[in-house]
Amino acid sequence: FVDNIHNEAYKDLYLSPVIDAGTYVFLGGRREESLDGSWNFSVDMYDNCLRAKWFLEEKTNLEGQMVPLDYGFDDWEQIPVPAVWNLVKPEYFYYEGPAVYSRRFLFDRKVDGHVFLRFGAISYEARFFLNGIFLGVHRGGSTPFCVEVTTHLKEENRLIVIADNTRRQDQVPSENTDWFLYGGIYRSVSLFCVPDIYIKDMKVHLKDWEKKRVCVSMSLGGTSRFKGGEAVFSIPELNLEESVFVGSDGNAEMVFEVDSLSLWNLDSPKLYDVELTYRLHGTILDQVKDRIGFRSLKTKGNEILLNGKTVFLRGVCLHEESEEHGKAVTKEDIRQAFSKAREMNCNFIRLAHYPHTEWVSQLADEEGFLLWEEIPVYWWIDFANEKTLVDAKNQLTELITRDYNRASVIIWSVGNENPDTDERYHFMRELAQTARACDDSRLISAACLVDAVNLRIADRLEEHLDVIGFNEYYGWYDPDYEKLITILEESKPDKPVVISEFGADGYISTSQSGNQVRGSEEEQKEIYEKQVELFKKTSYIQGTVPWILFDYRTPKRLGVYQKGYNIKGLVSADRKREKPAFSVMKNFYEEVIIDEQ
Ligand code: GCB
Repeated sequence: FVDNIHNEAYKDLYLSPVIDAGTYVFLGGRREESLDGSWNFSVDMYDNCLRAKWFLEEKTNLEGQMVPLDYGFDDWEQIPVPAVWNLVKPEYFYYEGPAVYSRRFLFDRKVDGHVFLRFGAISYEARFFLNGIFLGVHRGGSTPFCVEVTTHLKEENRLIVIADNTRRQDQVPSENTDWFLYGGIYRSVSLFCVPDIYIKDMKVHLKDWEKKRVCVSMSLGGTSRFKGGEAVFSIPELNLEESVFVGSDGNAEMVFEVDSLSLWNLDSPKLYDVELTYRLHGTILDQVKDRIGFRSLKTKGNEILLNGKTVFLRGVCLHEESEEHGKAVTKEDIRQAFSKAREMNCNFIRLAHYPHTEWVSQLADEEGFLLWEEIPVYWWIDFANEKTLVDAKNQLTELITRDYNRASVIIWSVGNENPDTDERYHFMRELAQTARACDDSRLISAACLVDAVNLRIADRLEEHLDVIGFNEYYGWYDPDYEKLITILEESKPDKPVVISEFGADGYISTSQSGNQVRGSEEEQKEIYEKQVELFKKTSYIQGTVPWILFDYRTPKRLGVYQKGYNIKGLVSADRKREKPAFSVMKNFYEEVIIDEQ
């Protein structure tokens, strides 16, 4: 057999349809059928599945006859979904590239409406085939998406997913990151059904905390056969029911005051079960549910106001990673991270540097943490490339669509430490505008770099941000504290500033010699002490977010002490050992709490 598919353009066959935020239709209250479990798996370095159309499960020989394939998906090894392949077998640890997942499932029900597949996230580019049909391609490694399968479903089905985590310059993030870009289907997969005309989107927020004015907007999908009807929003616990007619475009919005509403706060994170029903002539056609907290957010001068009161963000940065599960963290991993952050007296977590699983914001809603969520517009990005901008905007929109109703999320961040060029400015400005257009009820930020020449907090992007994030590593990458003193004294920001990163290596020495190495945990502690002293003197700083809670894997850090880990954690990678700097932050935050009382 001659492999005649040397054609470089084979991938062009699989460029559309694009699966993006526009096709995301998942909401709470839908009954999901899980497709998690064992899937057949093979790495596919040469992209054979696409070149030779393996997904057709048959092939044509040189005489034009159909012949069976010389392998079977079902004979491949099985690996778990969700999981990162890197931790399944030692030989996959550094594998980057395409890999094929396959599984069979039965679907023997009659459905009047639509059926969708939902993927929590796949790293990075993913292509889908159901029963030999190409369904589309999704880009972006950390956000959820839906794929409609209604017309392609049979009683017995084969689903094939090609997941490709190749790093590329024009992606978001691009080739160079200081974290491990794991591969695989590492969040859950499910099937869910919706009626013919269905609720596609529900956004709820508190418009005004004093008047307790709530705003609900919704839109319908499947509207080609739209016949009118009304949207009914209810909070059973408050005996509240508000309704409005749906417009001919399938959209509806209502604003109403709820005197009896208890606000969501850090010390009492009150959540309500809410329901949105779509009704026509008294018949319920669709219903979705959620659990929502109501709170308002604003800035005033240098301050951040939560329900009208100033809040200082006692933060810490967190990567989505655990030693055992990599990026496919479990609810238990998240609970453990929260309890460490709580122990350090934090009220705020920066979810670096990409969207984490939705379990984080759900748990933060329940536990009363504030969150900074961001997209991986990290360091150097192909800022001049229109395709890259489309990708970044889509990841941002998918994230906001997923988490709009989470009270804990207070900041959308559009990037981290990007070099100040005109292309970067235009790119990031567009992202800030996109975030605002999707959600004007939250604050927009970015982790900016300091103007190291003029020693000022100054970034052209600031005018498009509500909160200025400022990463600095004085004492570590630049040992000269004097510079930080000058920067903090000379800057006159008219917005709240959050020190969105600072820190130093904290190597846990096992030697008894007593020699302090550069980057020891003792040196880390001293750096933290000096940093904290300066923060205390600077009134416009409204939050501090040390880098980072736990040591974590990164192929970038190959030093003799780092050994494949970023060791700036306040706690070791196995989460068992607190370094001395942990107490510095804990004590500082305790003082902040006492001052606030
Ligand atoms: C930074 C980056 C973060 C790195 C950190 C470091 O400024 O934002 O992703 O991991 O520094 O350790 O250098």
